[in-house]
Formats: sequence, C-alpha cells, structure tokens
Amino acid sequence: MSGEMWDTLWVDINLATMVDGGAPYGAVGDGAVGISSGRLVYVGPRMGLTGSPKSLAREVRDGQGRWITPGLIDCHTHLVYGGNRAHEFEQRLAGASYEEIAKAGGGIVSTVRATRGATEDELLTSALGRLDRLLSEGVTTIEVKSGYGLELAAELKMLRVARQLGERRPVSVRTTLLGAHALPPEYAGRSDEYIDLVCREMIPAAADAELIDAVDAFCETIGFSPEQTARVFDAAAAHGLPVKLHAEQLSDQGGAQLAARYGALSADHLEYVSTEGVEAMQRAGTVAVLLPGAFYVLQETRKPPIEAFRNLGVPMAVSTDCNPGSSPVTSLLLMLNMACVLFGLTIEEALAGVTRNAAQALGLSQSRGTLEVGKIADLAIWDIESPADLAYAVGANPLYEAVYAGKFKIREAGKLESQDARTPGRQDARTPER
Ligand code: DI6
Ligand code: FE
Repeated sequence: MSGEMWDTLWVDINLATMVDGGAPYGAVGDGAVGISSGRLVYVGPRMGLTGSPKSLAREVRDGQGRWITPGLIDCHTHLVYGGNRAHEFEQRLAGASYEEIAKAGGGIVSTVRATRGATEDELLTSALGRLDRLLSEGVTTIEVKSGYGLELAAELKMLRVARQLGERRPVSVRTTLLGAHALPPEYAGRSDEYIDLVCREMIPAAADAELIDAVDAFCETIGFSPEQTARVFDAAAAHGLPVKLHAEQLSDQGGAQLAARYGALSADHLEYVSTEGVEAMQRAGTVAVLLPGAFYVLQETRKPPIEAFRNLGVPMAVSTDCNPGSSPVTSLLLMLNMACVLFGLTIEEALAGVTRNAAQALGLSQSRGTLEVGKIADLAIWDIESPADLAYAVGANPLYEAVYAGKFKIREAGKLESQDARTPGRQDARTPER
C-alpha cells in the first residue's frame, strides 16, 4: 500500500449511510468505514478496500456485525434554562391550556425569571445533565437556542453557556438567538419596543461576540406577529445570519411563508401550516422540523401535514425541542418512535430526520448528516439487527459507541473515553462548514 495509513478502519459492520436515492437507509451490508484526521476517507463495501485492513489503518475495529449511522443531530433544543415547570404540567393535566398558563404569567416567562436568576455555572450544570442523556444515545451535533433571558445580558449568558457545552463534551454546538421568544413582563403592552431591542441590541451584540450561528423567533398569538418577525429577520439578514422560525405551532399565522421568503433554514412545529405554507417552503428549500415531543406533551390533536411535505419533497427533520414547558424531552430515539407512531413517518424518514435533514436544518449538509467520504467522522455504532430497531424499542438505548470527529468515544452518558488529550470544541462550534 502506498500513501499514508488511515487512523481507524471499521470492518464487519453494516452501514446506514443515509445517503438519499439508493438503497433504503443508504444501506451497505458487510461494509467498512475508514477515518483519517477526523474525516471519513472510506465508506463502502469491505470488498472495495484496496488492501488488507491492517495494511490500511493503524487501528482496525471489528464491528461484529453491528450497524453504523451518522452521529445523530438534535437540530432544535432549548437545552439551557433555569428552574423546572413540573407544576405547570400538573395544571395542564387538570385542564389549563398552554396559552392560559402563559397569559397568567406562567409558561415561558416563569422560566425567564429562573434563568435570569441563575449563574452561568448553575445553567451549565443543569444543561450538562440533559446533554449527557442526549449524548448517551449517539447525538454528536446539537442546536441550542437562547430565549429565556429576554434581556441582553441574560441572552448572552445563555449563549455563552451553550457554547461552553461544546467545550465540556464531545459535541458540536450550534447556537441560535431566540430573543423574540416571548414578551418579557417589563415590556407588557410595548411589544414593538421589545422587538426594537432584539433588532438593535441583541442581534448586533450576539453577532459581534460571535455567539450565534442563526436567529429564530416565535411567530404566534402568544409570541410575535408576522410583521414583528419580519423585522427580526431583516436584522438577522443585515448581520449575514440565517434564520429559522417557530411557525404554526398553535395557529396559522403565515409564518411558514414568511420564513420561506427569508430563505429560512427551517420552519419548526408546523401543526397548523397551510398548503400555501408548505408550497412556499418547498420553493425556498426550507426544512420542516417536526417536534413530536411538544405535540405529545401538549396533547395536540392536529398533526403536521406529513403527506404534503412528502409529496412536495420538503425535507423533514425530527428533534426533541428539549425545553421545560412543552417538551421536557431528552431522548432523540424516543422522538424517532413518536415521529413514526404519532405523525406517520416511515422509520427511514424519521432516521433521515435526525441525520441528513437535521444537518440541512442547521446548514451543515456539507460536513455532517450522512456517511460520505470527506465528511466529519461523527458516528453512532449500534447493537441492532436492522435500523428499524432504533425507532421500534421504546425506552431502549442500543448505542454501542459514539465517535466524535473520529477521535472521541463515548459509551455511557457523560463518560468520555478519549483517544486524544485535546478537548473538543470551540473552534469546531464556530466554523460553519469545514
Ligand atoms: N414553542 C415551544 O414549544 C417552546 N417554545 C416555543 O416557542 C416552549 C417553550 C416553553 O414553554 O418554555
Ligand atoms: Fe422550540
């Protein structure tokens, strides 16, 4: 063999590459995966290797017939927050609606009080606990939103904590400013002035501090109007930041069309989206992020229009929406199951939703989301007989090992088995597509 030895070569392994257009799951039986300098350098049948495994790589791993998928991507979370809202869950079970609780000063605003009052260390500790549960299921990339500070200092505090998560754990963190999540009490009756604050102070400050990769808003009767959302998106555009939108979660506000008009990476929730909204998303290439945890916890009955997304070819992603109110969820595998059972996705669609399409929802398609040569070696290795097992067994966690950037192994929540003393993190979190 000429040329350099690869770092690692997996053999006796089945691949769910999740590359679109070929075999279901982009599957390759009796496959091999070569890794060098944190990148995939070979993905294909073992038969296609040009030499014996030992002649090709310094380390040869025997997969013993397991399956490899891309590392999972949780593309919509509110992972960083203070406090706990179990009592609101009790109130809702007793008949109060999410909107009623929000209007009575609970809901998002109660988490804002707890988040403003928490130190960075406190926020980091509680977020790490949730993050570790996600990582234990093979998550290697996560998006984290602000939106429980609703004042400049507290929003920046949340974003710094989110970025720190990527320095403490083997995970790529993408951060999104969600200043327009709810109206803070001190701005009651002055929502346009609050939007001024978001546009004139929060977005510029977070962008200047290089703390954000995107901007999001909550376009809803209990959130902000389409006009106010458009102002937020204009400010994002002025800073060269892509946008996402919480759209049509509780009612049809035309948010999907608005998001599409701004070339949004994604529109999320979408239970109440109209046909026009779906068509606009298709034309703009906007990903539909489905959040079955919020649908389930809020006992929503109206489903997002899966058939329409499917027929028009709108890519569907699936995420936890991990947050203390509508989706206190830290299992992406459970969301796979719920996306299938509650929304009617096929298992292959659901798995694409936490890999290929989740990468697209974060603008990371070139580096993540499928097993393809040149992409970052973020992998999940599973003790399963077929990919269907990932959505089938409720509450099971068949993760055998996760590999982050070809270097960091994780087998149990929070337990890092590093092959490399370097801490993963920041520079990877900041650089869009390497
Ligand atoms: N929609 C949601 O489901 C979350 N945010 C949003 O805009 C809920 C956030 C919360 O209740 O704390
Ligand atoms: Fe959300």
